Amino acid sequence: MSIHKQPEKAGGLASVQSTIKHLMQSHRTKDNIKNLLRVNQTDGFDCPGCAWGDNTHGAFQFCENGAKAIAWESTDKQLDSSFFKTHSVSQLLKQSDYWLEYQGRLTEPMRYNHQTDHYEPISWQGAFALIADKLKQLTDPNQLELYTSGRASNEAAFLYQLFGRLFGTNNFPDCSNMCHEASGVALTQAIGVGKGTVVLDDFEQADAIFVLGQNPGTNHPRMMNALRKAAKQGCKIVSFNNLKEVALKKFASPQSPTELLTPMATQISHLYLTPKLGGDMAALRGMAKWIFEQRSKQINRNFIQTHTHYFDDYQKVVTQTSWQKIEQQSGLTQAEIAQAATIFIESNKVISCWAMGLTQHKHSVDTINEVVNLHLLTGQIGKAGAGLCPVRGHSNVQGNRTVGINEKPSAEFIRALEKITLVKLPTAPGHNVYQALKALHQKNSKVLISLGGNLAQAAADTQFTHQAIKNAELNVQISTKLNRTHLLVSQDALILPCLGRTEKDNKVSGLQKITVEDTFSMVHASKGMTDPISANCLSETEIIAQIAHACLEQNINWLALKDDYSKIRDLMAKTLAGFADYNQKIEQPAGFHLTNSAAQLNWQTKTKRAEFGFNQLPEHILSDCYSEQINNKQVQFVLQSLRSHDQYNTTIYGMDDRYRGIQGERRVLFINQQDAEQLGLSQGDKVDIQSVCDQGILRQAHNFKIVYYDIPRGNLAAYYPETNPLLSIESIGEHSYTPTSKSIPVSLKQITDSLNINVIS
Ligand SMILES: Nc1nc2c(c(=O)[nH]1)N[C@H]1C(S)=C(S)[C@@H](COP(=O)(O)OP(=O)(O)OC[C@H]3O[C@@H](n4cnc5c(=O)[nH]c(N)nc54)[C@H](O)[C@@H]3O)O[C@H]1N2
Ligand SMILES: Nc1nc2c(c(=O)[nH]1)N[C@H]1C(S)=C(S)[C@@H](COP(=O)(O)OP(=O)(O)OC[C@H]3O[C@@H](n4cnc5c(=O)[nH]c(N)nc54)[C@H](O)[C@@H]3O)O[C@H]1N2
Ligand SMILES: [Mo]
Repeated sequence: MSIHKQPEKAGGLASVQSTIKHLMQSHRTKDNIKNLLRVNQTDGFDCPGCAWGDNTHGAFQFCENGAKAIAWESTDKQLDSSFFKTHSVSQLLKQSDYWLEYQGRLTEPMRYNHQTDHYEPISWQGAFALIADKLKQLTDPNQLELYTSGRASNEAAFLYQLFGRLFGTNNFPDCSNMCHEASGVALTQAIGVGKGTVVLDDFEQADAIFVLGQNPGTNHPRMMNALRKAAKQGCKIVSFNNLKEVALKKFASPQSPTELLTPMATQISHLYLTPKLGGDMAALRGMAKWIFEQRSKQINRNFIQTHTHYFDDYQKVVTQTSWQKIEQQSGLTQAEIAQAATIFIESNKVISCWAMGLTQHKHSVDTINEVVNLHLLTGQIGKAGAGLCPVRGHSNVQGNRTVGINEKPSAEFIRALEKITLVKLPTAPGHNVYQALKALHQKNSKVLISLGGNLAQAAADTQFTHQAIKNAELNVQISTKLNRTHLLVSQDALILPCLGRTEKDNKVSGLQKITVEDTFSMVHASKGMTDPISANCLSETEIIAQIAHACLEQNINWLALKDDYSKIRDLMAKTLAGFADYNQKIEQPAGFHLTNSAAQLNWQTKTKRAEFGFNQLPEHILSDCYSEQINNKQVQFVLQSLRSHDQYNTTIYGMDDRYRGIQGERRVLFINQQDAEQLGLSQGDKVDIQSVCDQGILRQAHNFKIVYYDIPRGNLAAYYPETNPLLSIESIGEHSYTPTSKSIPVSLKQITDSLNINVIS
């Protein structure tokens, strides 16, 4: 019997009601209604919600979670020095992530005083001088770690990497390392470019759209409009998801009066398959095997011959993979896989989309390679209505990479930067998130600067990560809201409050715009509309320019750049491929498209052809750091950590997950009823989750409530960041270094009253 009720459909009136609630809670309802009307409009600002693109050319698009992101940023609650005077850091550490961010917008630069354990006010110039002083003391520039979260603008990110490289390091760990890194690695290897090959218009032409390991109803709600429209036109949507996500079953557009006001909704998925966690590579391999066995005549031999390499090796490995292994690892039957393969081979134009369900596993690079393989086998790339679509997360994470946030810069990019700086820049690879945390933990790195984000709660292995951040001799956080990363301090730390995307950025040269790139490689301008929360907040771009000005011998006029962002764009035009005439191009209403070589059948790979991958299925889907436990059969369940409907990564907006029928709580564990019963667990019982021990460390997350769910046996799901303590720092994807957040080996321990102690957040 179920104690929670899932809705029949996603979207609809409930979505409008939820939006109104969040707008009211911002205490700036009027401003935010105005904000909503300007989001993604010409002369408006880019939605900080997600990286999905827009082609509505001026029409208003309603998006519940975009509205939540805006309302959360644009609140009238302020957090200034009086707050920090009242609360010591040790006291703040006891509060939940939700409480910390809920206190409001940061409005004053603050410095940590380790003697009093309080943050105290500091002037902006004092803060910049402090950073300069500390950086001068470093004995090696690689003792500096420069983290970026993907909300920063192209201008801020470009200056940030320029500053770092002039200082002498390529240490640019960024949120991508925990997110779509595997997509970049796999696509670069296979098709010569690490980005998706489709644009939004392609969705209107596709005959089939595969949505793999992605929950767009919550995380990319504007994508639902594209899927709904496609479904209505007869496009076959095939979902591969470990869970039955309601939006992928039925979606009611809040923009359609009938679907808004009646129980009507559009059926989204034509076929919905629920593979086991990490089972997608096997399922995709199975589709190829079925095509080779049953429909070999429909394989696109012409495309293969003209455009690809390694076909024979691929065919061999597909043939050698047994159906038994495919069924066992995917958890799907041959008949189910055949249904998906039939749709793939019978459609003239196919798009495949994917997100974290594919990228956060040990063998994610190989899995994404397997998606590409199917597209190469059938020539489903480089034509209208077909191609590959890794759906990015943060609204400008793709732009950040394009403008140089990359720990492994290309020689060509470094040469271009050297032309404008006239300085020799470092070429040796720097640190990604995994390497940065290890270096901080070992005290080899000494300073952490973060351009946004919340590394403490975003990264795996909470205990290890917290210690690593705490080890920094100086922890500098450029942020809008208070979070746990600000509180992991020992010696010195700074909180530098910045403007958000929604706010006006006024400089001596006038109101500034910034630029961003969406998941379809469309680059466009964004201009804030509301008055800044405080005159004492600076833009991210200015903060970075001022840090660089204070720290570096001058051969770049940083202060001129901070006063007029078009001058930064001029530098970008000189150094980045496809950015010529940047200032002019962003004046076009919808911006401009950065061309994608693979979409033009131009393969920038080693062989100058699109390359089939020919990897074996993994022996086991779990990271090799658990091999001993796997051999000893200690793995009871595989857990995925995912997002609720009321959160934005580590930012918790509320305690509900409406589409999964959860209200007022986050410490829930989704489990198959038969698995629960076999363990003697009933709905509502409490358990501790233990990950299998690696490196002699027992990792636990306490006090989760059992919720029966439609989930494959042996698999579990619970929210992140609460589950991050369970994931070993060593459990990372092959070639991607991404934490395997969707495959954590765990066992459960029922809590009886006497054991119900030690609840940590
Ligand atoms: N409102 C909101 N919007 C967001 C975010 C947010 O937190 N809140 N975060 C942003 C960011 S940075 C990102 S990266 C994206 C994330 O967007 P998503 O990738 O959609 O996010 P997750 O919640 O991690 O969901 C993963 C989905 O994959 C499924 N899944 C997990 N493992 C597997 C598997 O092995 N196989 C298959 N087939 N399915 C699997 C899960 O059931 C779930 O539906 O969203 C962005 N947009
Ligand atoms: N277990 C598990 N872990 C995961 C994931 C998972 O699925 N499971 N997902 C991973 C993914 S996909 C990602 S992308 C990472 C996310 O990692 P991050 O990007 O580091 O985390 P966020 O939660 O997005 O960062 C929130 C903070 O950013 C700041 N902020 C918000 N807006 C702005 C702004 O405009 N400017 C500045 N300067 N600061 C701002 C606020 O202070 C806020 O507290 O987490 C990863 N971690
Ligand atoms: Mo992400």
